[in-house]
Amino acid sequence: MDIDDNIYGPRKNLTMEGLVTPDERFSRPASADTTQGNYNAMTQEQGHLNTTTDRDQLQTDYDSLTKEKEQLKSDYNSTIQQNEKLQTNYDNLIREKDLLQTRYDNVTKERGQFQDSYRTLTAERDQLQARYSSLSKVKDQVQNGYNSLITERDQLQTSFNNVTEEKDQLQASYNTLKRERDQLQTGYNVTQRERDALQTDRNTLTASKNQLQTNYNTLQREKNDLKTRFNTLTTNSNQLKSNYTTLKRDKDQLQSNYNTLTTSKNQLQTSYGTLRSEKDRLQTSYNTLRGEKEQLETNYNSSATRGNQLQKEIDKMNVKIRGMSCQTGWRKFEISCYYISAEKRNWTVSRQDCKSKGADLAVINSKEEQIFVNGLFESGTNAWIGMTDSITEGNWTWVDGTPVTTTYWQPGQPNSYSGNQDCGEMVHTSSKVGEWNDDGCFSEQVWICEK
Ligand SMILES: [Ca+2]
Ligand SMILES: [Ca+2]
Ligand SMILES: [Ca+2]
Repeated sequence: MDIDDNIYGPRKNLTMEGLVTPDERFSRPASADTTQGNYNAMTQEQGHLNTTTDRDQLQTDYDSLTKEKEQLKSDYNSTIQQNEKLQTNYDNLIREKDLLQTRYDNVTKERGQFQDSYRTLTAERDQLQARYSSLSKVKDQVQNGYNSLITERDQLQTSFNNVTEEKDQLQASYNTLKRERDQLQTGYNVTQRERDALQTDRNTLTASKNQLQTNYNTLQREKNDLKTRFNTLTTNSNQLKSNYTTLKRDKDQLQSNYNTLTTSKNQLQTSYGTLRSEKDRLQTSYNTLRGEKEQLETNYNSSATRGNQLQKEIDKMNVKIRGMSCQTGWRKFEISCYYISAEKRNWTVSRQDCKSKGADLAVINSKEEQIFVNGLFESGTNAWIGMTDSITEGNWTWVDGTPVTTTYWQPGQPNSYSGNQDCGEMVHTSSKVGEWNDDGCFSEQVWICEK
């Protein structure tokens, strides 16, 4: 600690310099000198002023001065008293000064000690500061460690709870196991006795086992041998199995073929029997027919002669018929008359109508007749004519029983559309000779009769 030097100010003011001794103060009071001077001046002036006025004035001044002197004397006495008091105070101050000096010396000494202590304390403070910094770091590390420990403690608490729970379960299991162990112990004792008995049996069995081991080794070798042979046989078996599958398939096919052939054979056998009967019957018929043929040849020869005669008559008749005219509403072509209906009917009803008129649906016997019939009706019209394949599909015949040979089918016809077209119709064409189509017999349209 620093010490302020100003505290020594009062001591400097208390030195002896500037102070007056008590003798000087008593020998030369300032106000007494001034009074004496005034008195001398007034005495000198008294010689010059001899008037009464001046003397009264002087007496007055003198009285006044006397009072002032008394006053001064009084002041002087009080000053003396003050001086004595001051002397006393001064002495006291001197003593206090010595005391303060002593104390100052002590304080100075203490200050040195304090400064030493201060330096020591500063060094210690720096050391403490350094230790404080390092301790702060340590504290932070410890705090972090503490936080980690708190977390770990919480985890451990959770684990502890789990472990406690598992411990309780294990305790329960342990109790159960303990009871089971006691039961097993009892069983063990029984088993122990049985084991001893079995030990004896085991010794016996060991001897047997050794014998069996020998047999086993022998069998093992044989087994390996058999294994090799088995593998070979397995390969052969697989091959045979494959062959067997193929053969089985072939056999099934052959069996199927055989069954078919057997059925065919039986049918043929039956047919053969029938044919044989027919052959016999035909042979009889043949013989009969042979006789009839010979008879017919005889008849034919006579009939041929008769036929030639009839043909000549027919030709004469045709010439006669061509010259004849048809009834009203019918058209004539060569030896036939043709009727075309105004209304429309199906093929069967149309034919019945023709028959009711002593005619039948038209039969086309030549290209000329085809051209003639085509001219009987107008373009875009179809007309039933007398042909059908209703008896045998695709086998077209005329209503007079003769087969249809020369034809005038449209391209792509007859197609028996939807499998249900069995009646023939004429389709008019203006540029050609007319075409044919097969149509459903139920269809209603005009028809052409011929007689
Ligand atoms: Ca005809
Ligand atoms: Ca048909
Ligand atoms: Ca058709």
